[in-house]
Amino acid sequence: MHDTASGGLVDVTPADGVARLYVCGITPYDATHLGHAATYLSFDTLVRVWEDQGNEVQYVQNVTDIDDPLLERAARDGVRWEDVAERETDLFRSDMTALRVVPPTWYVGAVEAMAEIADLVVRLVELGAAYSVDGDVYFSVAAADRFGSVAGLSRDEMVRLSGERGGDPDRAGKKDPLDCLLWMQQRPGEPGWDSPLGLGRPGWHVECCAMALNRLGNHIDVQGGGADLAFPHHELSAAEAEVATGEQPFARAYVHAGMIGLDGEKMSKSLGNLVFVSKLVAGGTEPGALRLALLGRHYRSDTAWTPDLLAAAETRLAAWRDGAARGAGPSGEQLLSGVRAALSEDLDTPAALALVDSWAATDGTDQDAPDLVRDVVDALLGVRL
Ligand code: 5CA
Ligand code: ZN
Repeated sequence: MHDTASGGLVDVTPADGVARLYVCGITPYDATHLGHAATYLSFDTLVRVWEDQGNEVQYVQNVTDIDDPLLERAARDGVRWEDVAERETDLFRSDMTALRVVPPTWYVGAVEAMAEIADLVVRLVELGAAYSVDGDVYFSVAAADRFGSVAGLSRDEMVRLSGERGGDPDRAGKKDPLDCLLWMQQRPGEPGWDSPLGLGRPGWHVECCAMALNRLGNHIDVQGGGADLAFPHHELSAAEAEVATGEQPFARAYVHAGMIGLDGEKMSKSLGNLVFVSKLVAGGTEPGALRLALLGRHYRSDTAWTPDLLAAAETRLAAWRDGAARGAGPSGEQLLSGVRAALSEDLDTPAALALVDSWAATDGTDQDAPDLVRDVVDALLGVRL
């Protein structure tokens, strides 16, 4: 897999037959859009490849079910933030089921993990890696000697991105603008949880850090998410993990999916330029075609979404179905090994799809091939022919 930290390919085959994967989950304040779907499909392909190789996959995905955007959405709509979180989490799960995304082993909400998150903050305080600003607890990046090694950005770039992506580089009293919140004291009108640090709620990065360490151990194979999470989120959760455990690296590979955009902008809840999975599916779009539309690009490439992608995927799916409905075709074993080889090289789904295209378009005499190809497409690409 391509690793953002080293900038090159890293072998993520687990030594002990157990692959450990953490993929950052949604912040459930709005419905699943195609950007989310694309990112989770990328890691779904990784899960399928690992399992095909005979590994057990231990996979944690979180839900950021308490955060500022949820409180803002709930206030705007005059509803409880808990109800927003529950409704959108349910919708996300049903979208993922429709898309045949293999569910994670653990699916954990920040709210249900409050105690373990607070424990990790306490550990970082005891290690001298944290300090207080007006009662709020901050992680000191100076405590992490490898801070900066995940995203590899300049300091200016880090300060800029931290301001854009949930950080508070300008807050007075911090030792370093890049230091991040570990625990925020309860604000008036906001929820808070009891903890040794006082009534409050955790910072974002330490949530994912605690959930990963407590279920997968001190070393994981892949930390995943969209490219917008490389900094500050994955940089800081890795820094916190390495300081807390005294071990490194937290992840063998930091894997980032490209962004799906619409009309020249990243598709995002805050920009409001969204295409929803649930709406497409309710409107009759076949989830298998949606999968092929998203798997037709390499997962790392930023992609502009257009309805043409879906139309092309529908045509492709029909051609594959015609191919699999024949009594015989070109060698199925050869197709299988080709698809395996393509996917093991940084999930090259465009190459894998092209192999199936050519299998379906070519005559052959292998009578076992149609069944085998149906299985290959089902197991590795998640599409039923
Ligand atoms: N809850 C945090 C992670 S702990 C979060 O980033 N939530 S999110 O709902 O904003 O995004 C969920 C996942 O979808 C993240 O991995 C994010 O990188 C990815 N994502 C968001 N927008 C896009 C997009 N336009 N294209 C591709 N992936 C996206
Ligand atoms: Zn996360």
